Amino acid sequence: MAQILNGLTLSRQIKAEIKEQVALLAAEGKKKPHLAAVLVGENGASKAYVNSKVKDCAEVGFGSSLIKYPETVSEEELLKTIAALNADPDVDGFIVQLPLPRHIDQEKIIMAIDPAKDVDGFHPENFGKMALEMETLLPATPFGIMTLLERNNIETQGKNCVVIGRSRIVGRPMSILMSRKGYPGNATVTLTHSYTKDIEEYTQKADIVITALGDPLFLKGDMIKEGAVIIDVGITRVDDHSEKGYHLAGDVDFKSCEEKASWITPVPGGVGPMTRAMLMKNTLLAYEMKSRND
Ligand code: L34
Repeated sequence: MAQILNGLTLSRQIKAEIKEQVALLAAEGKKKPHLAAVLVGENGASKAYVNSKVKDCAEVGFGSSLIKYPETVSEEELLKTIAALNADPDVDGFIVQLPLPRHIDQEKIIMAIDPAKDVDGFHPENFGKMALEMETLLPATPFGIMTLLERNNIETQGKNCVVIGRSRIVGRPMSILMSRKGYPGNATVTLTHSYTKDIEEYTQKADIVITALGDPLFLKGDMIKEGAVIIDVGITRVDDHSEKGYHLAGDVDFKSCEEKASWITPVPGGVGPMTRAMLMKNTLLAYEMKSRND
């Protein structure tokens, strides 16, 4: 039976650590770190995630602002907002919640963000630094997974790590981080995706499987090896007849995998809360990097 990799508990601990650091800043008479979030449209999941990020800010003692636009906002308007956030000395970091409506060029938006305030770690400058093992802001979800592995002392060196999904916010950066030098890292990484043939050939040999594809219950117990570490990044809202009208489903068939795995993340309560904790951490890091340069 697997041990649970509890992201909710660890995220609370990390937020408490951040809160202490913010209290120290306040005691020194310094301004508090400030995170801004830009939310476009009415996507229920996006609204929920951004609202909880704003709540996290209050919890750790950060200032925050939430800038909301309707689905119909123009790219030009959004670029103007980003320019203003880049220029605002009170804003230490900001995010533009994804996905964006189709009439907006996501790449243009990300490119417009000042890399020093890019607390999502999505700008190519930060992505490049990550790949080159330079100090930078790491994308929050992969950073959260690295922290979960680290704080639970899970061995990664020399292990076979299979990442499923090559998105620019999770799968691709995750594959790079696990192959970097140091701990957690030094793994032999295989990045699999929709064109991979016979994916179970890879997952059955993996010591660590990280699923980020958004396909509920994709990974079954017979696809993994005894003792594997299973990290489930998938979080899909599946419609049902409950009061909420949906339930959350990961990419992992928890029941069949939990019997074989050594460690497994739950959904909810696994990677999701860690993503949010790491956003707080990145905001503090952006704040500190700025004060070092002032
Ligand atoms: N720009 N866009 C930008 N940055 C991000 O880092 C994100 N992401 C993803 C979507 N778009 C983004 C998030 O924040 C996904 N994501 C995210 C954040 C938090 C949670 C899940 C995904 C989370 O808190 N999950 C909880 C359950 C939440 C619920 O009940 O719906 C969990 O326990 O998994």
